[in-house]
Amino acid sequence: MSTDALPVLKPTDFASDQDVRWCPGCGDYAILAQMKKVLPSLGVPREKIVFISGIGCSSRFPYYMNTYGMHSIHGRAPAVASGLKTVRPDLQVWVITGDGDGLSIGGNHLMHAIRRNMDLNIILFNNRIYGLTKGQYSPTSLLGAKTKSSPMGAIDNPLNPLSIVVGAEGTFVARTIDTNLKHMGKVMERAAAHSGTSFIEVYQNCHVFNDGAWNYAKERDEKEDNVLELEHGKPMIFGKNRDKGIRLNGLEPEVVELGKGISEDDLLFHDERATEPSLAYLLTRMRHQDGFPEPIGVFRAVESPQYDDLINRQIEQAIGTQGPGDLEKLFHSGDTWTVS
Ligand SMILES: Cc1ncc(C[n+]2csc(CCOP(=O)(O)OP(=O)(O)O)c2C)c(N)n1
Ligand code: SF4
Repeated sequence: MSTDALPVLKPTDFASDQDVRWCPGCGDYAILAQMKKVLPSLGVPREKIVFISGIGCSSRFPYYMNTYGMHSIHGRAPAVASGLKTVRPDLQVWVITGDGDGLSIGGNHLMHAIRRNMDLNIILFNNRIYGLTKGQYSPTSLLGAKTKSSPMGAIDNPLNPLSIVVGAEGTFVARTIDTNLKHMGKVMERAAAHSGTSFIEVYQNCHVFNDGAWNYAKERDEKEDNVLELEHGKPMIFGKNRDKGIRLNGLEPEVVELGKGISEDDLLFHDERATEPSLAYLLTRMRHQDGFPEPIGVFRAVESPQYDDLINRQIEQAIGTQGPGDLEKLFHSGDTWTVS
């Protein structure tokens, strides 16, 4: 057995030799920088890490990482990643996608990857626009959004990525913001440590085609009133003066003011480990309207069987009972036809 210790890696060890081609000031830079900062602490060798993306500005990510990677097919990164993780369970596989790549053309693939709960880490860069193709509205663009492809205002009801993920039984569901670096790093670490599919939505600014989409969650004088930082086991308190909270009224959440007969004990307490996904779903439904804050942090973190484990166990079992397979024999087994 080798007693050689693994070399201690630095963030710069994860930087590739490629020039970064994002617009100066794009939120993608912060996500890239944070990823390079987090990876050394995970202790996984670079040659065991793979980034797989679809198509979009966000999907250029694998070029900039000094790991294995693949800039794959539009919307199909979850399928490529699923294949890889099945045959190489020893690899740490990250999927990088955007709101267009992951929720338009790739919506179907994303949903099935999540329900299978393979050990993948998916990051969706949500800028509420198609950046690469220069500003068409995306599935997360707001109603009324005026873009190149919706000059009179979008009339499609926007999708809520995390509601879809919880609906597909996602076992690790989280949200963070491109300007909140410390928070983003912690969420990435938690996602990497999770066994099963982890899904992170990052509020990412495309300052060229949709500037300021998330300002309400970022600006110094607004964010505390508009963002609720989730902490497991803690009451849901927010606001500049930490004097507002979320209480359940029947099945409906409501914003209440602390004091005036309402104490912390009356509030909803966060339980990311609840096996029943209703609480997580309710949190994903909170939007920046009617005085509600939008939650960030880990919405849900539960254990569930993983497809990659189960399929490899089935393969071992089949080999155990029937011996190793023969592809040639399989192709020529059963009914065959001669086309003349
Ligand atoms: C099959 C196919 N359809 C459409 C396109 C055009 N296209 C390229 S990227 C993209 C959307 C990217 O949006 P998003 O995933 O939000 O990424 P961003 O550029 O905003 O990071 C589209 C529609 C394509 N390249 N291939
Ligand atoms: S177009 Fe938008 S998302 Fe794409 S690199 Fe530029 S700022 Fe970033």
